Amino acid sequence: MQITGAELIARSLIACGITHVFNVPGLGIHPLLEAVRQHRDELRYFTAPSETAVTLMADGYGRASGQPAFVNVYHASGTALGMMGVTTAWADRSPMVFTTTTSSRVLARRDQYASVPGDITDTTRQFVKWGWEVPLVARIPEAIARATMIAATTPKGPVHLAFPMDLYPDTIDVAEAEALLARWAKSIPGDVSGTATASAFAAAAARLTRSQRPLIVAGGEVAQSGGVAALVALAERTGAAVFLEPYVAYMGFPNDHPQFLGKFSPGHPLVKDADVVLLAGAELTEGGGPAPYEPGSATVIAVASGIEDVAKQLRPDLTLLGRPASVLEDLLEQLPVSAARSEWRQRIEGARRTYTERLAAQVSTNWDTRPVSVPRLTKELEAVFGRNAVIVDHSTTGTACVLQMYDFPDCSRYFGISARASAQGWGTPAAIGIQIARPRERVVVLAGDGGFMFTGSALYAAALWRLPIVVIVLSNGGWYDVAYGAQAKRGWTEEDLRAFGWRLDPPIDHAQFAASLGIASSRVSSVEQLRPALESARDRAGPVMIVVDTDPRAIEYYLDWLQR
Ligand SMILES: Cc1ncc(C[n+]2csc(CCOP(=O)(O)OP(=O)(O)O)c2C)c(N)n1
Ligand SMILES: [Mg+2]
Repeated sequence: MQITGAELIARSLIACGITHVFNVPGLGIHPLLEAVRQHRDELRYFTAPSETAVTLMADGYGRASGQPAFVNVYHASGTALGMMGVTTAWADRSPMVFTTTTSSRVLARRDQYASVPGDITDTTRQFVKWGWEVPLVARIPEAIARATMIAATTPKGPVHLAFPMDLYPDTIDVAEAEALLARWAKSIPGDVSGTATASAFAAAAARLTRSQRPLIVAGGEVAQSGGVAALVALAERTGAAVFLEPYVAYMGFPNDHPQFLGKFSPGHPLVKDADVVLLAGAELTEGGGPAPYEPGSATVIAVASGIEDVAKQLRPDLTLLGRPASVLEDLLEQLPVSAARSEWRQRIEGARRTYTERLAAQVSTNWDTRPVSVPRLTKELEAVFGRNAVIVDHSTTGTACVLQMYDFPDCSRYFGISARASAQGWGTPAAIGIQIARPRERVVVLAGDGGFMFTGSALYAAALWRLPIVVIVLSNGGWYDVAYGAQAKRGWTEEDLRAFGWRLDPPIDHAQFAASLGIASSRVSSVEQLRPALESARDRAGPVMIVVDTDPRAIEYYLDWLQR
């Protein structure tokens, strides 16, 4: 059976605890109002002589009840008239889910009846906490859930959604709609506090204490806010399995800890079996990896600095907002000193053994290859620089190795770039900035041969300011990350890749380039040359570049890591 987009909007509103609808009808809006009429026991409908009036009424309703009402207005002109209510709600922090019925998707960007030349949500941008023109019926429950939560969270205020009018009669399978509602519209947000309250702490602590199979996803915000020690203590006190968020900019948990099990992945057996999942400042970036995480019956507790970050990928059962380090410290105080979870502990120990053995096997089977394997490079780098260097990782297909095979007991010594940022060229200039910020430490950056070229001229700044940075270029001769998709999924040959310029041919002599800037440089083409080159870089005072001919098969561990 199918239901309409309009019906799904009505069901989403009800599921999110919205009870009042304010509207002025017009072109294309009737299907929405029919859905509201069908649910008249749960949704009370009000109109008024203009959009200015209905929006100001919704503002008053929001002030007095503390709850957002759902306002829907007519295209460009109704939005213009409604702006008075939106700007007022913004100024006085009144919660409101303001929505516009806008041009249908099939006629978008053409002049038409009640025309809107672009995204109508652009018009309110300065006055709303969040805005989104919803592109698909399947995104409706999520849009309304997020809009409601953001509007209702202190500091409260208006949000702006737009629904293209052909979304209302469009349809979706009822089973899919129900699953989306269950995923997004879990609870009535009511009055979400902008900072974690005592009762929210108590609820989270009670749930963690009762848990038999707790799991933590450590995010970069933990490290950024100085909360790693608190998270380690919390993990040890609860006996939780710990994973890092899928793409790491800041390391939220030491990767050599006995409870650490690698990258968060929905398919990991411990993730599947966990009964409580604590998302500690973590972002579950989607795309490029496995299917999105479905928590099933597990309770999800989110610790986040802002409501906009919560519920991007899923709707938590409990949310503790605030500076993650402080929230974790306070949560820790409410947890009993030890919890006996021997069965879970044994499973974590087993999973940790599997994890470390797999990494060790990758290192040993690739120990003597020519060109140098990225696992070997990582281990040699660790042997020479160990805990004394700050590692900046933009090794792209080498990331899986650097992140897992180099031990970081001190998380502040790792910097990476998240998939959310995904910006080739970040590594070298960012590492120069990190070196400027931490002048007494040695910064070592790993950059791909392709990525280095995006911003390679930045290297001159290291020469100019005589910074002690070590730049390691992983010279595998191409853009392997982008090439694998074309090869694996579309059957592109080496010839195709060359024809498209995705192999660096003619080859680039990065070492000569560095030398041309006055930077000491060398090239390593075999494992024998690697250790001496790293040691001599370590012993130099100024900037150094080492170009290492690396084995392109790093892509294999990378893909395995992405998909796992
Ligand atoms: C600014 C920007 N443009 C394009 C991309 C897409 N992209 C991702 S990886 C990559 C190639 C990276 O090549 P290299 O640094 O040699 O790493 P390798 O894949 O060989 O490990 C490109 C072009 C991107 N991430 N950022
Ligand atoms: Mg490359």
